[in-house]
Amino acid sequence: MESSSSRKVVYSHCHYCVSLCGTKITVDGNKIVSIEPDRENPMSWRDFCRKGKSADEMVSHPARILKPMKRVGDRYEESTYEEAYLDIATKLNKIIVEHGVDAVGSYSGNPLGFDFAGSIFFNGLLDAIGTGNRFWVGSIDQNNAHVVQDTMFGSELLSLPADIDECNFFLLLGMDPVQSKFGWLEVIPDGWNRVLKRQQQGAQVVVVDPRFSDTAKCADTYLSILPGQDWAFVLGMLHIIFTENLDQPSATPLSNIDPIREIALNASLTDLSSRCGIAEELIQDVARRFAKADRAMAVAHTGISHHANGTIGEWLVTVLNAVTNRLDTPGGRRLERGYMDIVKIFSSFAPPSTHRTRLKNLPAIAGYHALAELADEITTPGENQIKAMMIVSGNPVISGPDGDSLDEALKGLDLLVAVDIIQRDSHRHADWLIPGTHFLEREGLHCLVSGMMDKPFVQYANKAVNPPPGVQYEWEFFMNLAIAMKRPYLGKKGVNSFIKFTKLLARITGKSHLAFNPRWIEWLLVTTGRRIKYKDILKHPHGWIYSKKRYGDLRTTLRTKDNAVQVSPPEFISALKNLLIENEKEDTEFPMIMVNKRGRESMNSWMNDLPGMNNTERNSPLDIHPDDAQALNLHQGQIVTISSKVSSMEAPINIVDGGRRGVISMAHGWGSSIYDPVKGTISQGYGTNRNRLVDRHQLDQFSQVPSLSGVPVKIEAAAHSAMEQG
Ligand SMILES: Nc1nc2c(c(=O)[nH]1)N[C@H]1C(S)=C(S)[C@@H](COP(=O)(O)OP(=O)(O)OC[C@H]3O[C@@H](n4cnc5c(=O)[nH]c(N)nc54)[C@H](O)[C@@H]3O)O[C@H]1N2
Ligand SMILES: Nc1nc2c(c(=O)[nH]1)N[C@H]1C(S)=C(S)[C@@H](COP(=O)(O)OP(=O)(O)OC[C@H]3O[C@@H](n4cnc5c(=O)[nH]c(N)nc54)[C@H](O)[C@@H]3O)O[C@H]1N2
Ligand code: SF4
Ligand SMILES: [Mo]
Repeated sequence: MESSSSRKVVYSHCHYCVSLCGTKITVDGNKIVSIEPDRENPMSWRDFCRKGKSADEMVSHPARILKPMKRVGDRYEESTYEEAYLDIATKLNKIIVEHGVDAVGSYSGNPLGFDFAGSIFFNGLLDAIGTGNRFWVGSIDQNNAHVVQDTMFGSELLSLPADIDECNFFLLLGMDPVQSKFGWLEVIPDGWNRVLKRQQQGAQVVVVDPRFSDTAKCADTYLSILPGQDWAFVLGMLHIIFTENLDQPSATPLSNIDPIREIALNASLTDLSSRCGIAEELIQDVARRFAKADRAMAVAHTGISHHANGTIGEWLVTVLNAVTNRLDTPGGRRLERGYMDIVKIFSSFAPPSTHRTRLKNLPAIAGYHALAELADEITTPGENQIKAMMIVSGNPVISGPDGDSLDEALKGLDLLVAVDIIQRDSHRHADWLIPGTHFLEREGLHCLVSGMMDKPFVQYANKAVNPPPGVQYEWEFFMNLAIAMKRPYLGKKGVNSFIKFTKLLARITGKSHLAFNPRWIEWLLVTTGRRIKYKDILKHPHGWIYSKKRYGDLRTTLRTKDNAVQVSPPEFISALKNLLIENEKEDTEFPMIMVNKRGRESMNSWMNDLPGMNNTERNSPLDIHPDDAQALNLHQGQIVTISSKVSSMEAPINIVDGGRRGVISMAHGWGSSIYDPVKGTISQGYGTNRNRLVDRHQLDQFSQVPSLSGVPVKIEAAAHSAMEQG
C-alpha cells in the first residue's frame, strides 16, 4: 500500500468473474477515485474490463441497502442488527421447533463463491441449523462438471484447468470467451487472448457452437452444432479415434476403457452426424486433427452444461481428453495442486451430504440441491416443507428457470431473509433485507481457488474502502445469527463459547484480530498445506507466482478406489445407450430452440443498469437467422412474441448472419428490477427475462441442471406492443 496525503493506492483483484484481474485502486479517504489494471500483477491484469473499472458504481449505488431493513406491511423500515438477530433468530427457532430443521432453506448465488469468508461462514450457519435444504447456483451452472469429476476422479472438487500456453490444438465447446472470458471451474486470466497468441504461433482453434459467436468468428474451424447434441459429436470423434487406432497411452492411469470403446466403435457415424447436425467428414477431420496434434485440449463450458445431456457431454469430452493423453500433460487439462490439498481437506471436514429432497428424493450435488426443485419444496404442503428461506447474493427469480413460479413460492414463506447489496426480484417478498458488502470493502485470501489456477498463483485481496458505517460483513452476520439462535456454530458443540471468549478477549485487549475471524481459517489452511507461508503471501501485494507449473500430480490426487480415472462409469454408459436408441421427435408446436448468449457489459442479472456499462440499448434483443426472419416475414427490430410450453414474452429481433437456422438466442439476466426499500420505489429493469420461458421440470438427470440453453419456442409477430412505441 502506498500513500500520499489522504490518497492511497491499494493493490487487489476484481471479484466479479474468475479472471480475478489484478487491480490498482486509488482511494481518497473512504472514496474510490479510480480502478485500473495492476500492471505489476504477474498473472492477471490483462483481462481487466469495464465491469471491474466501474465496480465503484456498485459501491455507491443509489439503491444500495445500507442498514438492516425490516418489512412493515408493504414497506421497509430501517432497523438495527440487534433487532434483526433477535427477530430472525426467534422466528427461525420457532419454525425449527414446529416443522424441523429442513423447514429452513437457503439459496446462495454466484457472488458468494467469490467471498471465501462469506461462503465458509454461511455453511457454518447452515451446519448450526442442521438443514439439508441447501440450494445453490451450481445447479444452474457447473453441476455437470462436479458430477463428472466425482464419478471419474473420485472428487467433486477436482477440476483440471486448461493449460493454454502449451497447447497447439484447442477444441472449445459451448463457450464464448470473447464475451465471457475464459474461466469457469478454472481461473485463466486473459485466457482468450492467450489462445489467440497460440493461434498466431500456429495452434489450431476449433469452436463448436450453434451460434456464430464472436469466439466462433476467430476460429480456424467453426462447427455449427445442433443445440444439446455435443455428446453425439464427441462420440463421433471417439468413433473415428478408436476405429483408426488414434488413441494414445495415458500418463494418468485409466480404468475400464472397453465399454465406451465398444459403444463408440459400434456407433454409426451417419447416425451421430445427423443427431448433431455436423457432417461426417467434418467430425472425421476434427477427430484426426485433435488426436494427431502433439498437444491438445477439449474444453466444455456452460453451452454444454445447460442442456438435458450436459453431464453425458462433459463426460465424453473428458473421455476424449483421457484416451488421447490430454489429462495432466503439457497443453492439456492440467492438475494444479495449489497451496493446500483442497480435495483432502474438504473430504475430511465437509463429508458429502447424504440429504435427499423431500419430493423428488434427489441427492445433493457438491453439497447442494437443485434450484429447479426449490419452488415445489416451498409450496407443497407436508412434513419438512420449507417455511423460511435465506437468499444470499443470488437472484434466482431472474437467473434461474421459470422465475414466476419461484416468485410465487417465495411470497408464501413464513420468513424470507435476503443478504444482498441491492434489493432485486428475488428479494421483493423479503421480511428482512440484510446489507451485503462489496468486494472492494472486503479483504482476504480465497483458498478455494488455489487449485483452479492455471499457474501456481496466489494473491491476498486487500480492502480498498470500508463498508458503509455500521454494515457488518456477511461472515459476521452468519456467525452472529447462529449464536443468536443458540445453535452450535459449524454444527460443533463448544464453538459458540469459544467464539464468545475470543470476542471478549479482543474487547479487553483492544486487539480486534484476537476475535475469531476468517483470517484464522485462511492461515490454518495455508499452513497445514505446507507449501507456502501465509506471511509470504502478504509480502506480495501484486500477487505471487510461487512455483513452477508441474505435470503428473493428478495420478496421486485421484480419489477413486483403484487410483485410476473411471473412463466408463456404468450409469453414464447406460444413459448413453438410451440416448443412442432415442429418436428426437420434431416439436411442431415449438419448432425453434433458444440458446444462451452473454454480453460483455453485464453480469448475469446485475450491472445492466450501471451507467459505466455500455448497455445503451437497455435491452437484449432476440438474435435470429436471416432465413428464419424471412420465412416468418419479420423485419429487423420488429417486436415478436416468443412462447414456450411454460410462458411467453415479447422482445425485438436482431437479424444475424451465420449460425444455424432454427436456433435463436437471447441473453439472460435482463428484465431484472431494482427496488429501493427506503423510498419503496421500483426502478423497472431493462428488457425482458428470457428465463421465464424455461421449463423447470426438464432437468439433466445427473446434474439436475435445467435446459437453460435448449428451450423449445415458437415466434410470431407481436399483435401490438408497448415496446415498439417506446
Ligand atoms: N438462460 C441462462 N440462464 C443463466 C445462465 C445462462 O448462461 N443462461 N447462466 C447461469 C449462471 S452460469 C449463473 S452463475 C447464474 C447466476 O445466478 P445467481 O448467482 O443466482 O444470480 P445473479 O444474477 O448473479 O445475482 C447475484 C446477486 O448477488 C448480489 N451481489 C453481488 N455481489 C455481492 C456481494 O459481494 N455480496 C452480496 N451479499 N451480494 C452480492 C447482486 O446484487 C445480485 O442480486 O445464472 C444462470 N442463469
Ligand atoms: N460479461 C460477462 N462475463 C461473464 C458472465 C456474464 O454474465 N457476463 N458470467 C460469468 C459466469 S457466472 C460464467 S459461468 C461464465 C460462462 O462463460 P461461458 O460458458 O463462455 O458462457 P457464454 O458466454 O454464455 O457461452 C456459452 C456458449 O455456448 C453456446 N451454446 C449454447 N448451446 C450450446 C450447445 O448445445 N452446444 C454448444 N457447443 N454450444 C452451445 C452459446 O451459443 C454460447 O456461445 O461467464 C462468466 N463471465
Ligand atoms: S469482471 Fe472484468 S475486471 Fe473483473 S475479473 Fe472479470 S474480466 Fe477482470
Ligand atoms: Mo456462472
